Amino acid sequence: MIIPWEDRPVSEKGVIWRYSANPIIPRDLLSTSNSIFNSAVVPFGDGFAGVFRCDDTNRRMRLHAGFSRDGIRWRIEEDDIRLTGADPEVSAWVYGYDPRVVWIDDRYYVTWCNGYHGPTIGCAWTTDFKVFHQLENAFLPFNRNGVLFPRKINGRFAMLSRPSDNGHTPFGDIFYSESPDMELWGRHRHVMSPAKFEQSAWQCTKIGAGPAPIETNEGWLLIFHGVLASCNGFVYSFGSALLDLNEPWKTLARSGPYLLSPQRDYECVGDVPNVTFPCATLHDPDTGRLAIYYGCADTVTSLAFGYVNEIVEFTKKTTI
Ligand code: BMA
Repeated sequence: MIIPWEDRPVSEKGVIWRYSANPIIPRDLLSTSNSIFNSAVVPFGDGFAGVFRCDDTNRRMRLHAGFSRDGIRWRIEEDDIRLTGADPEVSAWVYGYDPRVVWIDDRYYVTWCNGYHGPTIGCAWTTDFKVFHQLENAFLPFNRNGVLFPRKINGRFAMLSRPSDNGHTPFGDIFYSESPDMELWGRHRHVMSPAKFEQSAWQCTKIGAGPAPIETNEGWLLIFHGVLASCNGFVYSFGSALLDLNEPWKTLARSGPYLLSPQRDYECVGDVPNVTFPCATLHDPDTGRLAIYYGCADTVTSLAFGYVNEIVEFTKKTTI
């Protein structure tokens, strides 16, 4: 597997750097898409597959499957994903957004923010990105940013999530929950609250898990988004944390500075200005390379690159 990559530009001062050809997915890739962003990709076959947030020109929030040989040029299905197999009470589609995808044991699991009397965490699995088997919603409404760990922990599925309200939530802590079967979730533990304004303002209003955590020998590397409430609205940046490998509700380190914040035109201008929102990474353990997929201004999808060990060091060095 060769993940997307571009070497760090000589002039780059940051821990991570943007792909020079961002954004990689234009808003109108589909005949009916208003915007394609906050989307998840994974290795699949001899290339990559993904679940994409495509808001259509009715401005309905839909999920679409997509495929790519190189992780950069994507073919996204014109038809949205139709989920199968769930209790009709759960399967009635209202809306879905901000998907995450992980491979656990023998299949890909998809989690997303699912409309069910308000936002909650929808779950499904697939092996081929054609048929998606829907499971029960993980939690009661209202909840967002449900992110599975990429393996069972202490024998159970493990998920981060962010209880919310029914609107543009002005608060938000990250919690940990576990499940023996991907249906019944419990043993909820608090992970992280927003930071103090005077300590790290980009993450002082609310925070939420981003891509699936990455296992390192220093702990789970979690890339998470944080929100600053400015006089001009929310600003979404992202940073990093290290969680304990066996008890991931214990935070070992958490970056004070952000890794990336909205600064380029395509991050600052769009349907929702000033949003960088990561939902997936591709990791090459042999080289330590990491490709981060993030939504920009709720409009397009971009890539950033870094090295896992450098992000881990940065997290420890700048911890608050
Ligand atoms: C959050 C989610 C994200 C979105 C962000 C900024 O509440 O809806 O999908 O990127 O707001 O609008």
